[in-house]
Amino acid sequence: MSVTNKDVAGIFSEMADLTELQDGNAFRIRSFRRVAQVLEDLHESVTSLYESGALSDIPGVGKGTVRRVGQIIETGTCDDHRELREKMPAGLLDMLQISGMGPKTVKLVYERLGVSSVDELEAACKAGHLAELPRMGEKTQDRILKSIESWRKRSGRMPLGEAIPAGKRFLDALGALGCVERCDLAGSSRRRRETIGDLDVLVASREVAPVMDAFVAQPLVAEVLLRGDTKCSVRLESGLQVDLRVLEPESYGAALHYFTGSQMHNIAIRDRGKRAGLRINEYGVYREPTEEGQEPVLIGGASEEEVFAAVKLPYIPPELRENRGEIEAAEKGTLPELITDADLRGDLHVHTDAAEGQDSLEAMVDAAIELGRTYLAITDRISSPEKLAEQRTAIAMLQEKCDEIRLLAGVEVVIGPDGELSLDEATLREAEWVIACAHDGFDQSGEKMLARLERAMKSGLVDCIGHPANRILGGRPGAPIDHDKLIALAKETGVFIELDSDPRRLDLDAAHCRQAREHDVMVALCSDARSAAELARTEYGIYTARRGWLEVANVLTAQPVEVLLERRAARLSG
Ligand code: DGT
Ligand code: CA
Ligand code: CA
Repeated sequence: MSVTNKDVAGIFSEMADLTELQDGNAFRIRSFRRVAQVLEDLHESVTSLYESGALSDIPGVGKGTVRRVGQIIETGTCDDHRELREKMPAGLLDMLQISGMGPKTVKLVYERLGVSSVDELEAACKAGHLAELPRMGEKTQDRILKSIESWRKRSGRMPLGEAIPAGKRFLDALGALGCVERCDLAGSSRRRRETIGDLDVLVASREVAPVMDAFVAQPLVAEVLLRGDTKCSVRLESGLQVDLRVLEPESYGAALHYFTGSQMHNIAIRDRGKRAGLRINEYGVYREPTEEGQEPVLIGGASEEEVFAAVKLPYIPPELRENRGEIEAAEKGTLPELITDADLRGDLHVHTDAAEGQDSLEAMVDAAIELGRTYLAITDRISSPEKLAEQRTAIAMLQEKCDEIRLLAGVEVVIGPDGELSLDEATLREAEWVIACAHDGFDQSGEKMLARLERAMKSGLVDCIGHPANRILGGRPGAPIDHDKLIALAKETGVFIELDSDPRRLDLDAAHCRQAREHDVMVALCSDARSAAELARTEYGIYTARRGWLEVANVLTAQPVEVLLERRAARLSG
């Protein structure tokens, strides 16, 4: 079983909380908390330390801790943790996260009111029961209700598409300060994970106070959580937490690498350094002394390139830093040349006000030209052949007047419950590009959904399957289709698969993009725009494609238009 340091630390801190709720021994509570902190700060993987027997050498780690860690690595929990959990409802731990709810108060409402979850706590506040308890009152009750609201906002991860715009506003504001030499996003937002736990912002500056002043004064900030010597944390109106770190320019690269993560990538890089006699941390790269009594010597860390160069590797783009083969690829010189925004040539999934879109055909075309696209397929979901013919004429007339962009009269066809298509064969043959999507059945079995997609793919009339899993981030998980089979079908039928850039979809996801690349199946990276402004959300598709190791050769919309026209011509004649 693979557990991260954070997982193990989390269990120790839960044991501390539970012991406290159960009036346990104060020494034990403190000891669990201390171990959690030690594990959080560890610079090596707790699993490898345990396996090599070196865990007990860490200060603060005793025999009991080693035993518990061993159990956690093996089973995901340990005896003490299990016992503590059995004595109390798990909802009490959630209640502890509500500001104003310390262990004493949680116990009080549990014992006096039988409240054992956040939902019940909310109901008790609304009914006025909390105010009737000793040492409580209306004011406290109101404050707790507010805290519940903000807890709801911040529990759960935020889609990248909501976190990035907030991050950019911080970068713009801080970057404009005279004393700031550099600033960047770090953490999961820089690795472009599809959801974000909290935002990490790094600044290189010799002055801390003015940077923090500007940071906490940002209009999005609702609450300052912490202001320390170099670190400051705030909570935004949206519930998102933002961590700022102000760093010396000399160690900025080492810090940027460290705080970009992922933790598993960092651990692998640090282990590699160790084997070469180097110590790598957030302050820099150091050569370990060869003789007793000498100090480590700083040999780099102003830039991330120096960190990678120290361990004899080329620069690894942040999107790849998940310890999923990127270090091996860097070593062999086989890192992908990741696709960029500038590589996109066309967009093949776009809606206008002729159907579900907001903007006119002309407005969509102008915006696509503005973005540098050289071809654009209009793919409204229109179910009347006559209306589609009208739109085709309008597109042809517009094409007459403009030669900067090749327009394709396409259509989005709906895949029905048994895989049948919502338009007849003659109509689909007249279209220049057909994208087929299922819009229901996300609660269906994976087999059922895949069977529907398969029938559409084998119809010979469809060029591309749109958003295949049909998921909504933070909404619904999408159909559990076997993507190996989907990709094999794409290979067999010559049908492309979409990467829908809608930041609430990002479907294909990054792992499936990488799978498509391994099987040499091209991905159609499209905006699925419903307005002119949304054409630019291919930004998020590009992030996802990069996390999926995609290069220009793997992306259909980074190819000249002939590639898809020829594929379609061959399909219709074959
Ligand atoms: P998130 O916020 O859950 O979306 O994910 P991250 O990756 O942004 O995680 P976060 O904000 O806790 O920390 C940012 C980075 O800092 C993380 O990717 C790696 C580094 N880091 C944080 N804590 C530790 C740690 O205890 N050990 C190591 N090795 N690295 C850490
Ligand atoms: Ca983070
Ligand atoms: Ca953070």
